[in-house]
Amino acid sequence: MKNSEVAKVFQDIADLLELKGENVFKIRAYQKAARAIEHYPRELKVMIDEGEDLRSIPGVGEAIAKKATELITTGKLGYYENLKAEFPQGITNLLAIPGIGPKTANKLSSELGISSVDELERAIKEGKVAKLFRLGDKTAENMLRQIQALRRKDQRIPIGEALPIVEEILAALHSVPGVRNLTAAGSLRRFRETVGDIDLMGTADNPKEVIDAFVALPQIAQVLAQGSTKASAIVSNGLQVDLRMVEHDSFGSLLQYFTGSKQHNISLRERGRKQGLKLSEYGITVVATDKLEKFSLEKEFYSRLGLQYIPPELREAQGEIEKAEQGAIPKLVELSDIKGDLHVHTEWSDGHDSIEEMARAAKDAGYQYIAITEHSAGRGIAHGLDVERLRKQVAEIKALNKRLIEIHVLTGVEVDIRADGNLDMPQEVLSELDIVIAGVHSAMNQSEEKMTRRVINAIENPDVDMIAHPTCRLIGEREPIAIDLEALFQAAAKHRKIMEISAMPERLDLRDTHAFRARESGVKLAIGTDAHSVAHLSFMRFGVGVARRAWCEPQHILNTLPLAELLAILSKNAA
Ligand code: DGT
Ligand code: CA
Ligand code: CA
Repeated sequence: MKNSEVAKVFQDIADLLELKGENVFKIRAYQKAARAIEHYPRELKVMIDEGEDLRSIPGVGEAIAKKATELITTGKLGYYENLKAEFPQGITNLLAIPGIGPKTANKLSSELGISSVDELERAIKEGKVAKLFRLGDKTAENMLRQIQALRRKDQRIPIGEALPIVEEILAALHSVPGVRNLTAAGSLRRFRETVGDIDLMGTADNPKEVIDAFVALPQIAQVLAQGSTKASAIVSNGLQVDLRMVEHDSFGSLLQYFTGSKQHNISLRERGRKQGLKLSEYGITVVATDKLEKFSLEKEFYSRLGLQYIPPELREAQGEIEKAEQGAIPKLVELSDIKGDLHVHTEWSDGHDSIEEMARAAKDAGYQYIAITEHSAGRGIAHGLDVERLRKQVAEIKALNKRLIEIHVLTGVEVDIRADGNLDMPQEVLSELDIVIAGVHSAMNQSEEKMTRRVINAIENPDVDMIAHPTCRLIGEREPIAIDLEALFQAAAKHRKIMEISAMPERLDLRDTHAFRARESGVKLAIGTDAHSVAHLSFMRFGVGVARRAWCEPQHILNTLPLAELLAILSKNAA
């Protein structure tokens, strides 16, 4: 049982005691313990296993230590179960809504039989709640807003949707006079595939002007709170954005703190403790002298702890601190290392722009090459190319390459892997192409065994160079297919086939953790955008973010190679 789960039980107990009208000191004691346990840098379970006394945790006395031990060792707490039995089921769900206290919760429960947030929402909309409390519509409406805010908290937004909005906001605020630093922290800076909320940080000569400018931006739909150095607001798609203006001389430590992850910070604090240092968002306090050291740069903060700088994408408590200690943080791949895009569609299939338009845009992006990879004409795929049209396209690309300078267009295809593992194009045409990408586009509900066999069949096919979007997931929309990725990676390593990191923001497939495993298994990766228009070529950065979170260096990513080396590898694969 994790600390957060233990903390939740103690918070529930505090809520139930409050409902019961118990003594406030007792209630406070449980609240305090819940907070202390939630933020405690060590897992209580480990402490118990190692025979340590839980009373060493500030805010945890004998009674709570005993309850925590019972809860962690047996998975249940008798006291909590008995307390819960005294109240209607689900009442703590109502107390979790800001603004709903014990009295209100009790009344909602006993008179309207409400036991969940969903039921409350329905009752508000039906006008029952306003009637019950003889409230004006406004109070009930406010309750509804709090419910929506609570829901937003569990609702994560894909980075592809969040990043462009944040960049617009940052660009607008950069033009406020006196702004010195301004950046996103939190999960967005770490490039997680989805974000819960946005944490912006900055320093400025006049912070209040930046706050005023922020809340007045056209992107802001609703201001939740506004002070002289802080503001919280909702942007039009429901995303919450918090802006904090801080002191210049502690910007580094604050940025570090609010970048997280929480788990990374906990591990860092633990390490600091052993060095006699106390870490906080304001800096590092030397415990012996009680002196606070401030940091305007993150790099110096890490350096003070004896650590190499850790890029935000690696701050997930996955061994990065140990690596930084050894000076072994790799030089991660960057967008500027990318020399071309290997997965692009045009108006020949379901794309919007011509081959030449895509090629010119790729050249403008600084690339050396681009591969045109239309769908094959298989079942269920709109506007796929048959053999005849594909050959026509190849001829056109060859003619185009004679005209175009500084960019080379590779011929290719994204061929469907049929349900039986065969490819949806005859061998003789595949062998004429520079690159063959194979992918699953239909019959996605096969058993794991069948699906794994199907894709390995494609990997073993000598004409195939790369597997597209290996899990077929669509973030928030379609679950990944059942497939044994470890087996896939083994086969790919053996046959020297490439696994794609699809940079398309709704795919990001392979995802970070899978790309990490593929790299560890010795599989070469390539980042492709699956662009269906010129604008989509800019998705590349999302794929680079995934690759960085997978600890990839340029050598792990095929499309960091210059054209000649890339072609040499692709023809070797075909041989
Ligand atoms: P999100 O918003 O759910 O996508 O994830 P984050 O990582 O952006 O988390 P958020 O917005 O709750 O907090 C931003 C950062 O602030 C987080 O990554 C680390 C820091 N932080 C927040 N709460 C705590 C905490 O209780 N303890 C520690 N050590 N750090 C925290
Ligand atoms: Ca956040
Ligand atoms: Ca936040």
